[in-house]
Amino acid sequence: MSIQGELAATIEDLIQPGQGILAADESHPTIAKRFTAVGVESSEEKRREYRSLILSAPGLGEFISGVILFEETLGQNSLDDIPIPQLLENQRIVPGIKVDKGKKPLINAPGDEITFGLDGLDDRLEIFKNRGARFAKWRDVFHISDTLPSRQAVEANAEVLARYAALCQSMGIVPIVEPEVLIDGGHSIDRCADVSKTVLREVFIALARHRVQLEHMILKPSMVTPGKESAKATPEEVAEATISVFRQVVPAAVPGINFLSGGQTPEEATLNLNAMNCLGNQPWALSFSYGRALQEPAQKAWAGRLENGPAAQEAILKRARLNGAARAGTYSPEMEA
Ligand code: 5MM
Repeated sequence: MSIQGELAATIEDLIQPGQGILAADESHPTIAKRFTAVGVESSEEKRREYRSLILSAPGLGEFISGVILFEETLGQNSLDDIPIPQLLENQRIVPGIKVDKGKKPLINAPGDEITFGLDGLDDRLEIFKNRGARFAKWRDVFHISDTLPSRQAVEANAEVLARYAALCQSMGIVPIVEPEVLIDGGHSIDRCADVSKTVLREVFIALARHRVQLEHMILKPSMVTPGKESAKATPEEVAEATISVFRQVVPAAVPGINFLSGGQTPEEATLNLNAMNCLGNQPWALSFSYGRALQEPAQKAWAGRLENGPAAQEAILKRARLNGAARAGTYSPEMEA
């Protein structure tokens, strides 16, 4: 298949009605934090047990079209000794891979960060593709304060995100472009809207500069919300603020917007996505690419015990099903019961 054919086929497989993406790409420090919260010490074997359990939940493929894996998981076998990428393909789920190498302070820009990982990325992508990954993910983060993010951070992060996306496409790998405006802080929803607009505008300028084909990428942004130390907005307010910003700065050629949950509770993330899909037709498919909001209940149910596997599988399946409904705007809180 040609490169263009590969990209188109992967986009088609990923963007399906009633489906979204599961982000299971926590780096070692992040997964250790999640495991500690449920009383489990993180080790390679425990990570394999947990991820193998949730990824083999029967019926997951009905609601999940793709899974973003961490490098370690891409090379592991499931508890039944099936290579994880194969396990996913067996459920018609597209395997993906997180390729950024994390973030560090941006020099001469106090408080801002920059994402690393471009060096040697072409060689790594080739290896990941040979192991079965058909899409990739790179995450930039932007802090909000009265003065952050700086112009420097907005431009530098947009540039690396665009270079990553162009490289992925040249190798037949669909890039997920993730500019996360962090929820930390006491800012208002209007301030988040302003920062999100500035960041997204710059990201699309950089994508155009690097000739990224918008038809063959997925945007994974944060929703427009107040900071977590401010009073919460209603799902309708979040939906209206988010869609209003996105209609101004996200080109219609982008096929799908798969939101991250960014510290929202599982129920909030579902309600907010549902409210957006209740606002009528938009140029893009509006779906999810949640990490915490899909996995938190499953991690609690598992609590490090293999015998809790079926309960963990049921928990992730429930959140996947409810977010699948939110993808169509047909979720209601009564469905939680
Ligand atoms: C699952 O967490 C991902 C990896 O984060 P680290 O590299 O910091 O460990 C993260 O990129 C995630 O894919 C997105 O933030 C979405 O996850 P949430 O939990 O925000 O929905």
